[in-house]
Amino acid sequence: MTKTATTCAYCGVGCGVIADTGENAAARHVAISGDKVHPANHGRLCVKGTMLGDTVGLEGRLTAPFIGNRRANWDEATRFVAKTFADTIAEHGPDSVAFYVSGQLLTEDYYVANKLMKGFIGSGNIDTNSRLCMASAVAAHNRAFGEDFVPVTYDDLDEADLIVLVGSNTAWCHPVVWQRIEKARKDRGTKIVVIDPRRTETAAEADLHVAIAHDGDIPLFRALLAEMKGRGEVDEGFVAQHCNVPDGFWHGLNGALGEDLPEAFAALADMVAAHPRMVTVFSQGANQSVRGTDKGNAIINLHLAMGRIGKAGAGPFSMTGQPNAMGGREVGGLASTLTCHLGFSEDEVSAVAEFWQAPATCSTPGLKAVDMFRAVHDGRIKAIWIMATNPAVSMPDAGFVREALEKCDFVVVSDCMADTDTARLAHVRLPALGWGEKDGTVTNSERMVSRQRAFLPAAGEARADWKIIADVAAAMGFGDAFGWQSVASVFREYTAMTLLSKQRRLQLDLTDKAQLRDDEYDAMEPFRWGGADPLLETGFSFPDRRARLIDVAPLAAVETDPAFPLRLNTGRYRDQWHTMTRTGLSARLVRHRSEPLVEIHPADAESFGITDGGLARISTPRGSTVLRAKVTDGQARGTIFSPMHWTDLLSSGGRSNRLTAPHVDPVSGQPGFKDCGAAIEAVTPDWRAFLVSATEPDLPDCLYWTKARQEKGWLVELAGLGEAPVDALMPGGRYMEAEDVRRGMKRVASLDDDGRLSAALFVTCSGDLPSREWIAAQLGDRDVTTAELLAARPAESLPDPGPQVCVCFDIGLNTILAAIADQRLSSVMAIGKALNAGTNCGSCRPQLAEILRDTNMAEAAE
Ligand SMILES: Nc1nc2c(c(=O)[nH]1)N[C@H]1C(S)=C(S)[C@@H](COP(=O)(O)OP(=O)(O)OC[C@H]3O[C@@H](n4cnc5c(=O)[nH]c(N)nc54)[C@H](O)[C@@H]3O)O[C@H]1N2
Ligand SMILES: Nc1nc2c(c(=O)[nH]1)N[C@H]1C(S)=C(S)[C@@H](COP(=O)(O)OP(=O)(O)OC[C@H]3O[C@@H](n4cnc5c(=O)[nH]c(N)nc54)[C@H](O)[C@@H]3O)O[C@H]1N2
Ligand code: SF4
Ligand SMILES: [Mo]
Repeated sequence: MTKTATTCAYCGVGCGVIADTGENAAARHVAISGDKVHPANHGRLCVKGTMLGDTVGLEGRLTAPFIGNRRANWDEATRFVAKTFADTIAEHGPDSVAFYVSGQLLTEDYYVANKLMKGFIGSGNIDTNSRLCMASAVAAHNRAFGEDFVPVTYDDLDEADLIVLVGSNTAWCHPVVWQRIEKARKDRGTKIVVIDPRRTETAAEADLHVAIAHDGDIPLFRALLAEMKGRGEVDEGFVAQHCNVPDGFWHGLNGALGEDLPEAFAALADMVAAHPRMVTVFSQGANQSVRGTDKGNAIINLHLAMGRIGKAGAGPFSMTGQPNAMGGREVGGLASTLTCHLGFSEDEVSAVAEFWQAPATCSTPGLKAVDMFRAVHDGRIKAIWIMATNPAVSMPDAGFVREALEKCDFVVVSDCMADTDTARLAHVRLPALGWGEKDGTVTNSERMVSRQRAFLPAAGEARADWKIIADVAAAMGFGDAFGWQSVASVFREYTAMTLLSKQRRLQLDLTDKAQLRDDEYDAMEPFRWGGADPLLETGFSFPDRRARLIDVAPLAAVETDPAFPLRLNTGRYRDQWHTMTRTGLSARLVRHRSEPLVEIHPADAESFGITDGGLARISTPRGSTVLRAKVTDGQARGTIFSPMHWTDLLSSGGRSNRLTAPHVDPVSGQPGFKDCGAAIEAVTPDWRAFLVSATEPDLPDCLYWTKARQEKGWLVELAGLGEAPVDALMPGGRYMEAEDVRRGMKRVASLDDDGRLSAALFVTCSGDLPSREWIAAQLGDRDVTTAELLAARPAESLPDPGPQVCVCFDIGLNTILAAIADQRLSSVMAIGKALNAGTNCGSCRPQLAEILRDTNMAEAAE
């Protein structure tokens, strides 16, 4: 058996993957395909999933425990961590320690971490990066339903007539869900609305794009509800039977839109009124706001009031980001829940203490992520263990978080990679199994629990996260409660514990899995807890079984500081995952966007003197950085956007969380990553350059650099002030040089002892730089002439395929444009037939559609 059915390492769609290692798993050459029988994706995969095989090598892995820079053995590292935590607790109490964990842990890992902190250490101080991601949706569910329950499944998307996407760039971030939505549109004419300040590729494909201002969701959904009430579209019977309505609720909704969107609003209202089968999908544009919880409730209010919930094709759908955000929410990884959807009432705490046989069980919530790092900074928390997350990059105002970790007495990091921005601040690094090595379960956006299975040997001495934590717990003296011999036994204990939620008439109930044998667990098929649409059968989770409409206050005016006149928005690129520790390893994934860009509207660009491809300095009250500008009318006036992905390992200043503010939603504690005041100014470097290098180069300090992996080495983009540091950038070896002093152009190539190209540097003060692709592909090649090297193109020139569009078949923009013109192609399908582009994973299909639209426009203009 060389094929293993598992689930994708990345997003919360939770696609089933077939990994084929061939006969020799140790060689780690893995062929990846979609699992045709997995209910989440029916065989589809996006480009990140398709390229998973590129990321399972051993390069960069942490393969042994380290104490400082000294390699340690497991026994020593485990005892050291246990003793330091125990001593800290003995001296300063249980709240002087904390765990900061992640939606990329498996459910079993999460369960063990939560049990140790909340049950045995006796502190609520375990929080997760889901605080940055899902906390507002969780709070909105709790307020409306009495439980963190997602009342929608993917099947509802297949059966909806109207899908409204709120603050979700679905085509990039949940691409397989997007493909299902596209299919529903094709099969049944489903209408798609996108509510997003930016015209994303998702918005460009929609029937209606409502380009609201930041946080305009609140006035929009209030107005929509008032409008539906006015039109008599509210389902009064449903409300009377199933909902509690606060006094004055309808009166308070004055219906004022507070937006300059009358046309889009009228169109939206007509669509909503006409389509009872309506799903509203929301993600970070809703959650990552200082009004995130209210946004969730404004959406849920509309569904409850119109009776569009608990029925086929209808409901409010918070889509999860990470592969196991949902599993973490179940077991209680958030500081604000105890475990198994239970809170901190006396009854709940004593039931948990009894189940765990843990008299120390904490009775109050712990600190939420932003407050947790504040407590680290001011010394209240003295020891912190960070697992499967990179907060030195991903927390808002990450400079403060770095300072906190630098000051902290004891920082433990469990990661599969040796070098991350956070690992650099650790006293102890513990090697965790990575995707393909680890074994357990994950829960996706639609409550589908799937097995993630191992098919590769461990990297060096790496261990499962649950095992690492359980061993530390045992070394702290809690061996009896942490003595599992297998991951299946952890799963049995967790599922048995959901008896506590079941007894309290919550939806979370996995007790029928508590008796599985090990072999049954291994073979377990995906299943969904809570059934398909249980709400109308069992009622909501409050004791009176009724849902709650929630008063959502209107939007207060934002105070703007004239020194920071623009609004900075941050988010994701299609082919990168978070802090790039894994997707950054794939040369193929790097090509879609190889640098972090700041996107700006043409009118703003003009008024600030910023040019497309030029550099710009962005400043906020928290920090400043230099990025390359992309001028696009997809960006609204007065706003700029930059990606969250780049780290200090990969760029001089790409980290967007140097800039963001740590302001949070008052209910959920989730940071408002999508909006802070910012200033921008053009920066003119004295020189610009690029370097291709067979080995990873060390870079001198300069104004701007970014590194991107290539098939045969690295590509570095650089710019600076003063003299270009040519010597510092070039490795030793034999040189070839050419210089054009008048234009300040210098080209240097370096060859190794065998005459192979090891690096080439192209510097200019005023001219253009040649294209990078050809020269980067010659690294390690010896049959290249001096003239070719210095010109960065082959003597006999081939047509330039242009920037890559289709990653799977490596097809460039120029090739596509030529085929459209020559063969008169007029649909994405026709492009696929002619060139194969877009026919494998489909991630580039929205881009192909945009290219077609652009060419039609060009034709019309002729
Ligand atoms: N390619 C890729 N896919 C991913 C991830 C990844 O790193 N890369 N990460 C995964 C994770 S953990 C998550 S949480 C999801 C996130 O998935 P998404 O939420 O789709 O991604 P984002 O790009 O963070 O934000 C979505 C959109 O919110 C918009 N927005 C900003 N402010 C507002 C506002 O006030 N109102 C509205 N309505 N919209 C606004 C932004 O312009 C942006 O286009 O993606 C998951 N999938
Ligand atoms: N400005 C801005 N910031 C944001 C966001 C935004 O939209 N804008 N989005 C926020 C959101 S929604 C999220 S979810 C976060 C994500 O932010 P992070 O969680 O910090 O990002 P990742 O790069 O996914 O970090 C995961 C780390 O765990 C490691 N890892 C992977 N698998 C395992 C494993 O099995 N075990 C262990 N121990 N380690 C493992 C990886 O190598 C990596 O170092 O970022 C948040 N930050
Ligand atoms: S949509 Fe893509 S990234 Fe998300 S689970 Fe599926 S294959 Fe993985
Ligand atoms: Mo997320």
